[in-house]
Parts: sequence; structure tokens; C-alpha cells
Amino acid sequence: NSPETPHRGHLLEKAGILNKTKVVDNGKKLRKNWSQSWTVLHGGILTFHKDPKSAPSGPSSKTSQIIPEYTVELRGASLTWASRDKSSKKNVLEMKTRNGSEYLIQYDTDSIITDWHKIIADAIKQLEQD
Ligand code: I3S
Repeated sequence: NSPETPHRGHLLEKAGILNKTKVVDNGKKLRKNWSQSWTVLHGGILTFHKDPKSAPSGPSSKTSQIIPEYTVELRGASLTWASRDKSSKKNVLEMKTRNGSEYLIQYDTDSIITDWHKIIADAIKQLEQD
């Protein structure tokens, strides 16, 4: 039988391509570096994978697509639509983690970013009830 507790099994899950940049690491401001990322929500953790385009070509390029770049614990995180001064891009979400890191998440297609907004916000809410 699964070692997972029942409510954990109910955590929402989703995967897809998003644009992201980390802007604050542990309270320290970072230079923006937007890149595309295979993004996976699983078990209350959001994982941004390395941009395959930034990987060297060759036999390792396929496996580099599944190398995690940032792993974000959603417990205690907050998610809002970013204000205009945060980015000139459209459809930007701002995610702040409990440990003082911040990410911007963006996708041009409204329906895609709206789905992610809902599912991440729901996951954060669900974790608050645990
Ligand atoms: O908030 P900023 O500093 O205007 O963000 C832009 C810069 O990070 C820029 O790179 P440079 O570090 O070479 O200036 C990026 O190319 C832009 O995409 C950033 O702004 P947006 O508005 O796209 O988030």
C-alpha cells in the first residue's frame, strides 16, 4: 500500500510549459533571467525544470530536459498577479515562498496561465488545511 497519507494523495497535480524567472533568493534580489521551463506540480511541490534550449547538444541533451532547476515548496507560499512594475510582460504571476524566495511565472495564453493560477492557489489553500 502507498505510504502516503490520504489527503496527500488528493493534492492537485499538473504539468506543462511556462516561462519563469527567480527574482529573489532567500531575501536577496536576483537579476531576472526569463527562461522556458517544463513545470510540474506534484504533492505540494512545484518543480521548474531546466530549459532544454540552454543545455549543450549531444547525447545528454534529452536527459537535461528533466533536470530540476528550482524546487518550490508550496506550503506557506503566496500567489498573486504581479503588478505592472514587476514586468512588462502580460499574464505574470508572482509567487513568494515561506523561505523568502520569489518567482515570476508567465505565459501569453490566458487560459493556460489562468489554469496554473487556479491550481497553484488551490494547492496552497489545501496545504493550509493539513
Ligand atoms: O525588471 P527589469 O529589470 O526591467 O527586467 C528585464 C531585464 O531583466 C531584461 O534583461 P537585462 O538583465 O538584460 O536587462 C530582460 O530581458 C527582460 O525580460 C526583463 O523585463 P520583463 O519586463 O520582460 O520582465
